[in-house]
Amino acid sequence: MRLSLASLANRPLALDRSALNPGIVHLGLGAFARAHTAVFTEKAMELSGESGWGIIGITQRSDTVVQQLAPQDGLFTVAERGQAAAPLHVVSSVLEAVSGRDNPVLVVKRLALPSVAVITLTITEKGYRIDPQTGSLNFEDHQIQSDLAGNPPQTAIGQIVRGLQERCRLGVGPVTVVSCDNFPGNGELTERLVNAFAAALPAAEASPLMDWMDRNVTFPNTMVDRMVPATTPGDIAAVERELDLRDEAAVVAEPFMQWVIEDKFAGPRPRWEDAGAVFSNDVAAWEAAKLRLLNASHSLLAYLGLAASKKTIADAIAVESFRAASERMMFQDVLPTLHLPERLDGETYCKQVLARFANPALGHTTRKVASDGSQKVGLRLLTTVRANLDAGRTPKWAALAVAAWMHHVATTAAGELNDPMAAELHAALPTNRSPASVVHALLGVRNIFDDRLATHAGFAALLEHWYAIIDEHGLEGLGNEILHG
Ligand code: CS2
Repeated sequence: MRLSLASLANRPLALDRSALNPGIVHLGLGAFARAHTAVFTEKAMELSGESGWGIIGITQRSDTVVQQLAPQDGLFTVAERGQAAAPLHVVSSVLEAVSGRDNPVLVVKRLALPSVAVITLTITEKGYRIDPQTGSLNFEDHQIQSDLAGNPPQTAIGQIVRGLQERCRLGVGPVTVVSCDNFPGNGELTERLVNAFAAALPAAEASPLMDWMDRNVTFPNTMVDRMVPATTPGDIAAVERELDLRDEAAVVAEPFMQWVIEDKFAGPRPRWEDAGAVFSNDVAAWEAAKLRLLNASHSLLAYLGLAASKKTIADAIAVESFRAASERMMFQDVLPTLHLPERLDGETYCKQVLARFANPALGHTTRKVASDGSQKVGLRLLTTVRANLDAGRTPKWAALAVAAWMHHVATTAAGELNDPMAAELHAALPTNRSPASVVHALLGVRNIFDDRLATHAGFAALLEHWYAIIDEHGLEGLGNEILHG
């Protein structure tokens, strides 16, 4: 039998569903949002007694999650995996799931509901449609062009702006747009993209809207953290055995979760602090630390792991030399060039991150973390490369990570490479696959490497060195070079 309000009948939920009202529209209702944002929001409502923060979740590219959640009245299970894992928990904060692809008009309507005061986003890096050259909105993107032309919006930025326009037209109250994706300054970035879209509308639409936005919309920065692998059929079966109900929308997650939010809200907000979120004015430093320490070493382990046929991040970090490479990247390349937030102890943080990676129960695949590398390498690794070059240091370990990514790109068939730039990356690859030619070809991809990095002889030499070892010396040779080279 399928999980639903009726089938759960006599088992208690954290929230009284009949009393809940929608207060949040969430764009990008993937596994991460269900295991993070929806959990924080449920707990905040449970502990504060507020009932006005029910979530309307919007899916982006497919309607799979809608098909999973709609027959379940929005209910889904979080199965924590690892030491100190909590028992299975059915989350009750999602009231409705809407397919953004199939129902764009309904999305705009929901965004303009008077009870909605917060729009949260987990749409991943590629969902923002950034022009890598300008850092602003990519006006070459066909869906952005279509959204701007007034068709029912398909992109998240288009949906937000059309929703804000509708709120402005109806005279509905202020709203806060909360990006929860892994970008430094994710709020400022979202604001820039939303403003760029609005400014590109015909003048008669743009000026009243921008005027209204100035007074009614804010974009706080945030840092989100929880490792959430893709749910497998085995996970669904395990949940079914324990719950005695089939949950097609179940998510698996590590016990750890964190949310740091800038307190810059245009209107009311949930009491997320009751659920353990931290409100801070130093979010940029938190986000930089998380991206350059955690996410960067996650990527390093994913690409090294794939080169050594390791299926999960836990398998990869079990290789002594791979663990050493992650540690050395964090301690030698990142920490000396990073401004840490006041309340964060760098060494403790790194140790905790390594322990989280080693969680054997999580099953976080190297393939998943390796996906969309073109969108991640710049934010996670090249920041550290540049900071080291600026300080006259050698970014030895960050270069290993970039070389391992290059190796992954060059040794994965174009059709298999899970990356929005797969075609462009493969078009750039030379027929001669020697380390030097692959490194130089990929360094020439200007949407990833700027002029300085592309022409920096020392950086290219480091990349070639590591690439050759990964490509030619096998796991043992690589291990030796990492540990003793
Ligand atoms: C991972 C992140 O897939 C990835 O790129 O590095 O999703 C990571 O698990 C989260 O950011 C952890 O908070």
